[in-house]
Amino acid sequence: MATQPLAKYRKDYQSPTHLISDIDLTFDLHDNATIVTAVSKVNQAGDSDELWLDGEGLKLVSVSVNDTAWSEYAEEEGGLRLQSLPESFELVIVTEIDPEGNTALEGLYKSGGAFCTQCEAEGFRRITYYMDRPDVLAKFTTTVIADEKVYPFLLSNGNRIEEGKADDGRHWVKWQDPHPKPAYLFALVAGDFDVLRDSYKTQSGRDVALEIFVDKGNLDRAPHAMTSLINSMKWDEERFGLEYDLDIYMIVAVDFFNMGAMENKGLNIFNSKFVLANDQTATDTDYLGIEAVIGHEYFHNWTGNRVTCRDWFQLSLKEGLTVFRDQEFSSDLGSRAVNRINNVRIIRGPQFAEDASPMSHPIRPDKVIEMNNFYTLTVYEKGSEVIRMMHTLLGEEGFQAGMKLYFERHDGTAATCENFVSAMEDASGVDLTQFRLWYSQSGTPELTVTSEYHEATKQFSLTIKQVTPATQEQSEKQPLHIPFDIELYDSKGGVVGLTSNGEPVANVLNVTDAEQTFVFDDVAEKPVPSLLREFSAPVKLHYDYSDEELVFLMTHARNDFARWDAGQMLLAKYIRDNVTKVQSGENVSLSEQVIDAFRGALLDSSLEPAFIAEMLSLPSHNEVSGWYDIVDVDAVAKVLGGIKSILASELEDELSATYHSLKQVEYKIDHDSIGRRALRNTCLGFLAKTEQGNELVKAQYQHANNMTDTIAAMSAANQSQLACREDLMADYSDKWKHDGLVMDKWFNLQGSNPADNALEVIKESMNHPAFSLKNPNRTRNLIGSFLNQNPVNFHNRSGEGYKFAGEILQTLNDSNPQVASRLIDPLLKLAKYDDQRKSLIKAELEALQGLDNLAKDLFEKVSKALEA
Ligand code: B3K
Ligand code: ZN
Repeated sequence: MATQPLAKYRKDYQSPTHLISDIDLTFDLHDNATIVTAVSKVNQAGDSDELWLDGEGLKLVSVSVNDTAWSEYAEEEGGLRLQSLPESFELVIVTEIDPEGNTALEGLYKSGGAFCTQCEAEGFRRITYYMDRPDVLAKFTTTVIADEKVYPFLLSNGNRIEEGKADDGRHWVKWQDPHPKPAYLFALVAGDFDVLRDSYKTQSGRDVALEIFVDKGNLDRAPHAMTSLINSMKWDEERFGLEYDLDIYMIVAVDFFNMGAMENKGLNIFNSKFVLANDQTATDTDYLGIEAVIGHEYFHNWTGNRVTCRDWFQLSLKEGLTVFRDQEFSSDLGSRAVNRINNVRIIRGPQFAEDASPMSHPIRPDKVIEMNNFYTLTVYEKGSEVIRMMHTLLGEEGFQAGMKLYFERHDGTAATCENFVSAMEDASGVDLTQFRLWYSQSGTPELTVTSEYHEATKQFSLTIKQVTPATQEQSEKQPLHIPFDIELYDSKGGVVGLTSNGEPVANVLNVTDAEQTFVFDDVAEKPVPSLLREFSAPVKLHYDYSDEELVFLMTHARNDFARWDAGQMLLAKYIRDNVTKVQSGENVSLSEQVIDAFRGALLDSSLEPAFIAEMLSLPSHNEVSGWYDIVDVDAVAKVLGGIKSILASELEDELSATYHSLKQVEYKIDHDSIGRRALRNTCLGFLAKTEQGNELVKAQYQHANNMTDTIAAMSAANQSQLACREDLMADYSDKWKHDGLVMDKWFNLQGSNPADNALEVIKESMNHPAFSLKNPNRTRNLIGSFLNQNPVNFHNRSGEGYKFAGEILQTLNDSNPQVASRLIDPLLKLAKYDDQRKSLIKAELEALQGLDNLAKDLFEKVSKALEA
């Protein structure tokens, strides 16, 4: 074991000892020896004449202070300590770095033929020694020098202010960003690209040049990203009154990228997956993903860049808020109900699972070893739910007033989550004292609700108990302030007005105590309550609904989300019952009533097709696993497959009729067409389980004129193990083997292949010419899908799946720890499996722990998992 990495604690925050007002960077780009010259104007901010600069993997060439070579410094682990400094000075640091050898894809690296950067969270310290912390904001000027033929485009943040020729066929461009920013928002790109250009006139009449840079030959895949960008700019002006603040906005698509995209000021760098799309290469899901991520990064310009984070523990300040904004953007442009359903699926599935895992943490963590490990579903998605709850409590008007005050107070500075909540509170007058606990308390609250109806008094009461189970890092939990949205229905489906003591009561109840009873008057008959409408808080709800009540809500609830949720609760009851049955050797079964309820949803012409598709979708294996302390992997898989088969055979005629009626001749990507395809392909997924499945799927594959239908056919063939599967897979690979991004869909199907020999095929697929473990997208699609979406094979009792995962993780630990650290998550949940599986997983974790070069990303997770 190497030396143990140290943890940082939120409580230890100290303001910077020095401030840097300006930094002037020069990059002399070479594949293996790039020279970086950093000239900073530094001012002492306290009494110390000592300055700590972060730095990792740098070769220090020289240091000078006010034009004099400086020898008062020490190179230490993780940085450089400068001593005996004057109060204010110009610091020149020259370093040498190796972009081509940088496989971790953090700092300056090469993606394909281009140079690019990724600095968030702490990547800038791999470029030069600097105060690499988000509360040090400087004005950046950047000069990039490189060979003109190979790198005709030299880009950085802000505006291009000068350019010229250098010796040996090299050229240079100088950029200046007028907005002071932390180093994590710095970006540089050098390469040869095709450029899609457009422009945008802001609300106040300023012209902004828009440029999207893609690999040569990919121009026809860029227009959707451009449309999404323009829609984002417009939406942020209309809904939030926020306008863009530079003359140019650039997006560069690269193939090697650890995450989705990065909001660098004026120069976003994107994983090409979230830029490139045309009807032949991208699915509807890809199109919607591009819209959401382009929006997300654009919205960061205000929530993240103009107001940034004081320290990384405050990450949710910008991420939770920006996810909330991108969710609202997608909901305003498309279907609100469908967007809400998909967001809730993420919370109830993987986010609840994270809460229950050894990595559980509050949305504002208290302790971090590797910051990159905290770009989590909790910080992002639960963080967004916390913002949404404030929106629910304050209303749109109060919330917008809060946003306005937040910008008035903090624009141009680095702020905290507390600053945000205070602005919301001060602008609206709503007391958020108890609500703040959502920032510091981890875990998933469980609400157990019971009801009583008194015929004599015509009173209906709801008693709500809240308990948050202990999490690994936090045992004591307090009651939270939970906005609990309800509605009551009479037997005809009419809405019962809510009153208490003669006063009208709002639909959103304020649950604040461990146990609380709400009494409603003048309720003429025993009502059916619709609870936690819109998923008004990220909690688990327990209420003893009868099948009849759930079927009633599926058809009568006024709100689409509530109808979907009732369907999910009904399915959940039957899934649980059937798991017990399967465990005692019985067959999977469904009641007539349930089948009829889903038939009703399928045939309800008043519902939008995209929504019906959601109504018919079963919860994932992962979500169901979250319902159990110890999960029976095989029984759950059997039940989910069994329920799908029963619905398929019982509803075959209706599914078939719907499938054929929804055929579209022309491929269009408006939301209505996307919804119709979604329902049609959901029907196909069921029909694949019937006798006609193989022929139907084969025909769809052969006649598809777009990637959505192609992949739907392949995925149906894969999930239902149809005879045509191999032919379709071979045909697709033949057609797309030259294009890694398009092949990702194929790798994903191999990874999630339920066939017994899946692991063997996955190992073979690693030799496919399009595959490389160096490319995060390829790795996530083939290996990540095996770990996350192939429960039966990954958790096979032989332990072969775990062993394979262990080997891959050891390789990635050396080349790209960030990707390794994402991949390992399913292994951290070992406590959820039986003893045999548990000890097999443990052995793999221990092998990792024994490595003498274990990266701190993996160290943090492995040690927490083994502690449990
Ligand atoms: N802020 C970046 C994420 C950086 C991740 C660093 N490991 C993208 C985003 O959330 O918009
Ligand atoms: Zn973000």
